[in-house]
Amino acid sequence: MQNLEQLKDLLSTPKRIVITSHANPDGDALGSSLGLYHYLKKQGHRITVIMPTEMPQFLNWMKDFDNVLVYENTRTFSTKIVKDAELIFALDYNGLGRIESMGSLVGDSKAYKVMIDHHIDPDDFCQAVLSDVTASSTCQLVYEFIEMMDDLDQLDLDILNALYVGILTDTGGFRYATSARLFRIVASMLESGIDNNKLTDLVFNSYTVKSFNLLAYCISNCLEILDEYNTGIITISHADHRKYNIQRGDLEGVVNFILKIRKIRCAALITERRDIVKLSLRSKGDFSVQKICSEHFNGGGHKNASGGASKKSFKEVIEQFKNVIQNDYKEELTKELVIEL
Ligand SMILES: [Mn+2]
Repeated sequence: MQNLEQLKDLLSTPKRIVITSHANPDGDALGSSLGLYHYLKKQGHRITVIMPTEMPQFLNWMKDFDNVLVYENTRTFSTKIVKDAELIFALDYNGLGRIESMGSLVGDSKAYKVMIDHHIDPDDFCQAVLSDVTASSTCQLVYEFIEMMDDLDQLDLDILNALYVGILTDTGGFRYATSARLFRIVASMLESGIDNNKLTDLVFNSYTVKSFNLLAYCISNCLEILDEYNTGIITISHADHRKYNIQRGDLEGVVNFILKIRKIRCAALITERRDIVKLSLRSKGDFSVQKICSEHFNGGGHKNASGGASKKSFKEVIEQFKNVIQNDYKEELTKELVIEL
């Protein structure tokens, strides 16, 4: 980690600290933030966690979930806290654009900034940086950060439960982005007493009746398979959003279901919002949706999971996506699936 000694020095006395994570926070964003929150609180610091936008309600059982501030709902109060902070942690994001309207506030702050993240190409806005694309999750990196601080003995169930949530969600329940290094950490988390079965149940069996019905609707009415290209696309219009009262977060994870079809190598969820069209892409194996998002849709993320957005019309974006798939990636996507173990 870059500037670890400097950071250790700063954290050796109590500080006013703000922890931030990306807009539309997911399990890793929230898990890493609350895990770090519990750890730093134990060291005597004053911590506030601030998320740019609404919280993932399926995780409302997490300890101190209700103590997280949502910036878009608490602008004046949160702004004061950020301005007053001596340290700001940036977790699970690699650029100020990812925290939307909080970006300039954090960017202009004089606080010492620390990034802990696993997305590629981090922007240069932090003094201390732990950036590692080979990590499964930011939660894994927060665990490793605590190790670098020589504080593994400080780990308790509050910290570990929170970190385990992000490991579970970012690996899809240990289905991708795993490594021997991760499993060693998970083994020691189990030895420390976390209840992995209970946590897995809480994280993955979390549908509401509404969201379950919505998933059924998406699959039966909004899915198009480009058979020759081994690609599946779910498109949700603004009218769908209104008709089914779809809120931010309701479509979380829907795109992953397309990958359950064996032949599918690339999956897309394209949603029409008020003045923007969002894309959420997933892939299997070596096929990189990160490249598609960064080259065509002003976004990025990871090789197998990326997001993007466009100001073009809904129709145009769907056409553009299909054109990219059919023109630029024809060779990669149409070749026969070879199963080799
Ligand atoms: Mn993450």
